[in-house]
Amino acid sequence: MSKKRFNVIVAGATGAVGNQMITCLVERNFPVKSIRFLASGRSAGKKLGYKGDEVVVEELTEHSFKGADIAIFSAGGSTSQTFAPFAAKDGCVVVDNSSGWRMDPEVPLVVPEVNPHAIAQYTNKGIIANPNCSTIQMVVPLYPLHKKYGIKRIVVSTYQAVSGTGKEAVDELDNQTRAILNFKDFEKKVYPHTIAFNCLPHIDAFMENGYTKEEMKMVNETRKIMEDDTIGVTATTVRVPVFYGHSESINIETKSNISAAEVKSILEKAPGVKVVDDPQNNIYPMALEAAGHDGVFVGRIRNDESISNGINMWIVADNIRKGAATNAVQIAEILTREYL
Ligand code: 25A
Ligand code: L14
Repeated sequence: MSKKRFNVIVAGATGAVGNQMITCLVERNFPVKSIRFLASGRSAGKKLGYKGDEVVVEELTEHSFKGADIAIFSAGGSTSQTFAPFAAKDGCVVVDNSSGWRMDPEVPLVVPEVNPHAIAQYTNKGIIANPNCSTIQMVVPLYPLHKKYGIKRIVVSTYQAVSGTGKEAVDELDNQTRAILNFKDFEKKVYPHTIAFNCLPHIDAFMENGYTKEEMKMVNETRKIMEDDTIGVTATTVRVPVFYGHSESINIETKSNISAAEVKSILEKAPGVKVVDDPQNNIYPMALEAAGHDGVFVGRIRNDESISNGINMWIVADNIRKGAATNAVQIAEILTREYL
């Protein structure tokens, strides 16, 4: 085993995902030599815990990266677009969680269970992109099925937790729920409508084609990660009043003959996947049970009886862990083990 250790930065450390990244680095025993936490100026001076120590948060600037080996970013798309190139220039490889670099053809977009080989392309720009949370949990179980049966088309509807939007959205659902149950007035700050006791068919901005950006991320990122532009993907992304854990209803149509029984046995052996599928005993994946875990949970696996080669399933994962922080730290682990 290599004893090499690395100078690590977490950028956006005070956010929902950044906090989880710190936890993941500790939980997974990442080979850290030194650690620094960066955020916007309004958080500079705050302290965050790390292995029993307190680490002072510094303001992220273009000079933050001298001497660092790896920076894991979750500070939003525009912050990453501005600052990741400064890190790369100083020889610090960026693993970026935002949407800022994902579709750049020179930047690898990686899910370790699917395309770990793509990490090698980090040398192009010094940046590796971490996919969107809804895309990650979809491709982990679909990739082994694509290899075996060839996926023609995916129809997905998501049921996404508020934590995907960040800390303020978690507070908003909490505050609105309390207010409504107590007949009090409340504010709408994060979402354009009440999220408590509601479902909003709207995640990220609307585009000219009538889809949201979140929906188009699922289309484009899936093809890039699976390295196959022929896969048809159509998505409807919905915000639901859940704190942690995204759920997805997924229908696939394959080129070759597929059956629910075979899918179950393939997924039982698939890396990163846990089959939770015993409906007779009310056992199926649920957000409340997936939250706090790193697995992608799959259940309700059944044949689509309306077409000859179709399967329906229900996929749940913790959007902050496997959907963001865990996946980014897994990428960083492969980078340190095989490339740095
Ligand atoms: O642009 P995107 O890619 O769509 O991403 C938008 C947001 O989604 C989250 C993340 O929010 C991001 O800002 N996100 C990103 N990738 C994600 C993923 N894969 C993802 N969510 C899920 N899955 P977040 O709240 O989780 O974290 C934001 C972090 O980024 C830091 N940050 C923001 N701007 C920065 C910056 N760091 C450096 N330079 C900048 N210019 C941010 O630090 C946080 O760590 P902060 O100091 O801005 O926030 C610390 C605390 O301040 C509170 N707060 C937030 N907004 C305000 C605020 N306080 C006052 N006024 C505000 N306007 C927060 O509660 C936060 O805890
Ligand atoms: O592209 O609001 O990584 O739930 C992930 C979650 C953007 C927003 C991304 C949300 C995002 C999002």
